Amino acid sequence: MAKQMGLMGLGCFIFMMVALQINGATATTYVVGDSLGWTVPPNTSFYSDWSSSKTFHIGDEVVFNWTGNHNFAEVSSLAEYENCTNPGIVFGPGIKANLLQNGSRFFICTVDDHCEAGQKVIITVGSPTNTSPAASPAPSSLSFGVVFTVLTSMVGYFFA
Ligand SMILES: [Cu+2]
Repeated sequence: MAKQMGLMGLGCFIFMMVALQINGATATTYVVGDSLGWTVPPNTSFYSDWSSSKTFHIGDEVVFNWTGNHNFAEVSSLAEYENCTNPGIVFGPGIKANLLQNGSRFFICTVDDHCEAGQKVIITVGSPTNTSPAASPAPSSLSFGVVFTVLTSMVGYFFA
């Protein structure tokens, strides 16, 4: 009996944790690059590795901390991000980006060739924003169609 209660309690706890996550009640502050901060990284994939190691939720915020000659700029598309387009508006250290909706946001440093050297990061909440003119949503719906067809044919196989 006690064991059952314990399991029920654990179940309730897990359910509550999941519910909290979905509601975004557990807002998290992330320091971009962790201890390295916002700088020219040791390799060009450093910040994409960093952001892909996190799961961002609505309500979270990302902080850009640095010393020395850097800045923070937000560009509006993946193309501008890839081209390191300077949007003309830059900010100083300690700036926070609040993640208020699903989608991708693109941040770069516009000093010298820092962006080209990898000082740029994409922060995505939920599904990535498809802002690349080269890509289209077709492949994902196509693969979904393939999976659906395979499942359907499997069901057909088992019931034949
Ligand atoms: Cu920089």
